[in-house]
Amino acid sequence: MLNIKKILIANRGEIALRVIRACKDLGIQTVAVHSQADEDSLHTLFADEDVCIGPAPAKESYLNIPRIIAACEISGADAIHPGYGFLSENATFADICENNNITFIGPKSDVITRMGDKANARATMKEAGVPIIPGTDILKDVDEAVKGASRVGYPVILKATAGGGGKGMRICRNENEVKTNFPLAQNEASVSFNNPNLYMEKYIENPRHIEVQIMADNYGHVLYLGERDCSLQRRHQKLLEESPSPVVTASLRKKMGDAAVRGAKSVNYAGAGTIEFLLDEDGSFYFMEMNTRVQVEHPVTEMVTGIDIVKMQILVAMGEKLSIKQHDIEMKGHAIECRINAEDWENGFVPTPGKIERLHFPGGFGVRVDSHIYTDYKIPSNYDSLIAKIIVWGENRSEAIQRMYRVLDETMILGVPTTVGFHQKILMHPTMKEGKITTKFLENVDVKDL
Ligand code: MV4
Repeated sequence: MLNIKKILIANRGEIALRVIRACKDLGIQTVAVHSQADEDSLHTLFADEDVCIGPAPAKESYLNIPRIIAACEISGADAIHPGYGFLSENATFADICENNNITFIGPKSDVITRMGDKANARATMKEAGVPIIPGTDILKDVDEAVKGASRVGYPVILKATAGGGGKGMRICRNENEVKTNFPLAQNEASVSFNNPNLYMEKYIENPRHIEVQIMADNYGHVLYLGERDCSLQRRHQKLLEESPSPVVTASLRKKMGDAAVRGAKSVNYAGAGTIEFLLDEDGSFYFMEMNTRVQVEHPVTEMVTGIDIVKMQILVAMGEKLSIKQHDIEMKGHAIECRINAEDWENGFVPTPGKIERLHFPGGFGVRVDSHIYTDYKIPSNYDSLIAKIIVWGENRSEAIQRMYRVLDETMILGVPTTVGFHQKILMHPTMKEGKITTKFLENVDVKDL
């Protein structure tokens, strides 16, 4: 058994705090790394030690591998927790950690590489017996794309193999659109990802985004911790997540959970991971992507299962066996998370960095707030606009919705516009109340009319 005594958190904001809290609960020492813009950030202040790793731009700080490794060596940390974003899915970083005798809290770098290439991930999941969307492997040229589309049937979607998260995707509804979109998508992929390779899938018109949380130890045990419904998104940014999904039945949950576990086992997965599925209107589900890290929305799963996912990530990284079995995992009640962003939702969701002039966070039964902001805190413009996650638990979905509405009413964030008002509108919307939100919902409405 590996004894991890000190963990360096290679991240910032709320997730850095989340990890620091889990370390403190386990009696593990913490090292924060921070940019010059984050000298007064809570993660810097809450950690036992802190190291400045460079100027504000992420490339020169939170994405700078040599500086993070140096900070680890100076502080004598045994392990690195990468959080989400930044270096969390960088296989080179995971490799460098292991080569320097630093435990990377996540899966092995070959798994990160395999899942980072989306055509490769598809092939791997197909091999493991996980349902995938009818489609093609990497397309050599536009002729192959046209042939692929006539086999798969229109509409189709072109995706960049190095993409993910929606970047560089193009929907094609006929042969002409394939011919015009193929070179455009290829070019977009080269510019954005330095890799022009494209593959194709049948386009599913009105899906839900349902993802399964999994947790695996280093001895081949894999658990699924139920699903999250993340269908409310804008431009591929999730805004609200809930667990369980209002449309997933116990039998569908088991089918999706078993598929996710099969996929994870087939790559000898270790640690926390998420398998994203598209759920079609007819109830079929298909593998979309795997995220090899902890996710922003992990707290909704923690609220309904009572399992501390970050603590479990650390224990598994120390070489512990999973202490629970699948039948021990019960989902109880309903949890919803609203992502509070420093954005002007009434004006195209433009980011609104600036100073928090006054702050009051909500409380009460079944309420959790994960946030790094405080009165007089200055939100830097260099990073993402997430300033708080408000999570509520209720005995059932309608109680959770009503509680969230109350909790958002108690919330007072002055100084910068935030998305609190947007969430209140969403929670009142009949489509939300009926549990009928799909990934198309925000494409079809003007937020001013909510
Ligand atoms: C799709 C799809 C429909 N059909 N693939 C968007 C993010 C990226 N991971 C894949 N995405 C999609 N892939 C097929 N074959 C629709 C989307 C999609 C989407 C998916 C999840 C959540 C929100 C979305 C918004 C638009 C498109």
